[in-house]
Amino acid sequence: MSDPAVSERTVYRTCPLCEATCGLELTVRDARVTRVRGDREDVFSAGYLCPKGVALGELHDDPDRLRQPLIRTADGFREASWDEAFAHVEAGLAPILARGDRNAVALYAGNPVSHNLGANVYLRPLIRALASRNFYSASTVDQMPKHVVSGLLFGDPQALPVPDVDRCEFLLMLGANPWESNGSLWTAPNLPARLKALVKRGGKLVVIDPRRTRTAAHASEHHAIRPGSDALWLLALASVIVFERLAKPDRLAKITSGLEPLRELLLPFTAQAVAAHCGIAAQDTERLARELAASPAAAVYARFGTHAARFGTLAAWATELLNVLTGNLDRAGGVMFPRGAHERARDGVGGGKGFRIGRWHSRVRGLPEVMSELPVATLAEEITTPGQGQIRALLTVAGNPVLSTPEGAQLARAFDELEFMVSVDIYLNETSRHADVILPPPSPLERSHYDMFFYRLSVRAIANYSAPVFAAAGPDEAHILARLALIARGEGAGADTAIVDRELLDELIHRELSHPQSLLAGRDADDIRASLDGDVPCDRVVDFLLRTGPHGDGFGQRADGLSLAHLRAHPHGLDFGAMQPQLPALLKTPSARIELLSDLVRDELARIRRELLEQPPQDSLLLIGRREFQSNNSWMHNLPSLATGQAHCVLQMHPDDARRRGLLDGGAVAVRSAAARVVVPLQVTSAIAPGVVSLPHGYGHGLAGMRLSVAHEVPGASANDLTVCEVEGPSGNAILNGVAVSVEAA
Ligand SMILES: Nc1nc2c(c(=O)[nH]1)N[C@H]1C(S)=C(S)[C@@H](COP(=O)(O)OP(=O)(O)OC[C@H]3O[C@@H](n4cnc5c(=O)[nH]c(N)nc54)[C@H](O)[C@@H]3O)O[C@H]1N2
Ligand SMILES: Nc1nc2c(c(=O)[nH]1)N[C@H]1C(S)=C(S)[C@@H](COP(=O)(O)OP(=O)(O)OC[C@H]3O[C@@H](n4cnc5c(=O)[nH]c(N)nc54)[C@H](O)[C@@H]3O)O[C@H]1N2
Ligand code: SF4
Ligand SMILES: [Mo]
Repeated sequence: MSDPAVSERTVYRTCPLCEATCGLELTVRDARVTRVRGDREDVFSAGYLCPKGVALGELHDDPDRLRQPLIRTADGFREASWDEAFAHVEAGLAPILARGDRNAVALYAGNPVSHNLGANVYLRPLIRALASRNFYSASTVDQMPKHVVSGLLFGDPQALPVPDVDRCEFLLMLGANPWESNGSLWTAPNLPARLKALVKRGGKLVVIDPRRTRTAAHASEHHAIRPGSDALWLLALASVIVFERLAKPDRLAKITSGLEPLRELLLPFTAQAVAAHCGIAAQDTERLARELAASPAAAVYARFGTHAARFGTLAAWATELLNVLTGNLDRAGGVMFPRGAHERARDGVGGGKGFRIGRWHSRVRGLPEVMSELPVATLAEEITTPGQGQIRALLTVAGNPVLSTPEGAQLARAFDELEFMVSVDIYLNETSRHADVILPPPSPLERSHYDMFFYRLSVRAIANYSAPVFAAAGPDEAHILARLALIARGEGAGADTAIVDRELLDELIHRELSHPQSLLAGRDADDIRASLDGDVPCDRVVDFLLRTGPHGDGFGQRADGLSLAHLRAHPHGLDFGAMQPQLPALLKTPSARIELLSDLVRDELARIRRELLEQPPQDSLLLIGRREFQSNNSWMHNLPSLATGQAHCVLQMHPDDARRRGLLDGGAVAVRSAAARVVVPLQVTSAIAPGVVSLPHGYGHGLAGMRLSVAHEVPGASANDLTVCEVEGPSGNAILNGVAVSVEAA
């Protein structure tokens, strides 16, 4: 028997499960995690954690989590060796690619890609290798409107401002529930404490949400808004600010175009005119607009509930419009642009190529491309509609679109029409059960982690690196994606992935060396490559980015500068301070200004007048979603400590609506939309506004042929069987909130 004192160790790790990037302290005995606690010394999270972080060990040990590739046979899946699985992928894809239509092979990338260093870095080589216009991701069931607006206004769809919560005095929050989601496109661990502190120092938190969420319950003020009407309401705030002459864009005025025509454009959107559509009284709207304008440090933050809804792009635009009009964009305490320690310095005075959408369109519905993606709401019809460019094969990477995208049941049927499908996934679940081959990457504890994606959205510049806790038995995710890329390029299932690793690093080094103000000017690329630190290629990428970043050692130029080695010596992370102003250097618009108005925005303003403002207010029952603290989209319901069951997949309804329909709390109800009918238990609660019902997404684990023994016991129903494949507007984001439904006793 091993001596516990010898075999027990403590490791520190950044949790990769949500955007909050909490530091965890793991106690490990032999090959098991025996305890997970918040790391009290973590420079960012200071001990905070949630039940999902605690479940990381359980995820690692989950007997249903796949450890070996699976290949479909006539009688179900069988385990295969990695070489056999990749050979099978090549045999399936090669004949389809040989027909000469690159668009015949599609890719869907899901949310965990952005939480996973290997997948994050190696997705691009795979996308390039496929050279297909049929690229889809969870972004079009989530935040695409926000990217479109940053693209239009700042010329960079990735330049996403976040509330400077720790210095803010007035936070207007719409369609977000950080008390349970832990924040979104806004990295700040323990947001509940940060928001409580805001209120405690005399600040104000105003929440706009059809439900009285836990966040709303802690707010200074909460208003229930009619789903899908946020754009209209935000425009009304802007119109009050403009017509009462409260706008003070200050220093922003000099670098912003499009302020002048606003008076005319905002004229129809009075607080009075929008009141009946939004369900918010005109005097409240006017008062809040005045308070917002008067605050010395205010931020408007709108998230998921407003983006995955009608007029999501316009809501995202009106949000930034308010931040500009009040002078709060790029100002301490307002909304600011984070910059990660691995991001290159933004030098110069700005200006660039700008941003546009619609460089190509989807084949069936003609929806515009955005950021080289097509809307996932069009995926099913692109598979089932014959003709040149029809999708015949699909790769999914860390995605579960059957549960996470609209009309999921219809998408599942479409998958069965494919000639070939590959899923890179850790579970045999609702989506991967349709695959011919499933390739499972290692568990989160078997990989290194540096939160490349979310440190770019973080309220403080944090750098923290986690080494793998356990050695992986199989190839890591980067290696899997590299092999898929080589197959797609026709180099064969046996080609050496070092080719892709080398190309990636060479491209990074070349880009830095060719930069006019490069720190490394005159240096030799081979020397630099040879001096990189890291056990796996992704770690060397991180080392390179840290060393050429704003705090980096510049490969020997700054003695105590940042590097991967430096981070290894700081297991609780390093904090490089609060966000700093970034304008105008950040701007990549052709004019080097914030371009407030564009044809796209004018068209959307005209459309919302026509389709919403000038229509009679609708009173149909509208379905929205919700997130719960111990759940994570569709894929953590197989962990016993989190799966407290179907009890969570219940439909919330206001007592007045229930009474009118003769429905009782706890009874089974049938919810019917244009797409489907599902049966779920009812929860009658005054926490939801009349005329609105709410069902969480990510359930529906009752299908056959999966390996999810715990989730299968309490399956719930999928909210996305009810949602329809309609998009909000130019971003192509699906409308997942504000879906017309009827409810009756089942
Ligand atoms: N109605 C409704 N629909 C929604 C939402 C909503 O609020 N309401 N929310 C939307 C949002 S915001 C999002 S982001 C999407 C999410 O949409 P998706 O990303 O498609 O779905 P997830 O549920 O996150 O599923 C993630 C998948 O990745 C697998 N996985 C987990 N970790 C790893 C890993 O490290 N590597 C690999 N290869 N696989 C892994 C899981 O087993 C699972 O199959 O859903 C959207 N859909
Ligand atoms: N516990 C937990 N945490 C998560 C996740 C999870 O599944 N579970 N998922 C992660 C992911 S992928 C994301 S993108 C983030 C999302 O995190 P958030 O952006 O905070 O989104 P949600 O928690 O879904 O909260 C959205 C809110 O919008 C409200 N809402 C719905 N429709 C409307 C509307 O039309 N107008 C307004 N104003 N409000 C509306 C809903 O009632 C809900 O309270 O959470 C992340 N964190
Ligand atoms: S809040 Fe997010 S990052 Fe923190 S422990 Fe929970 S899942 Fe992990
Ligand atoms: Mo998301």
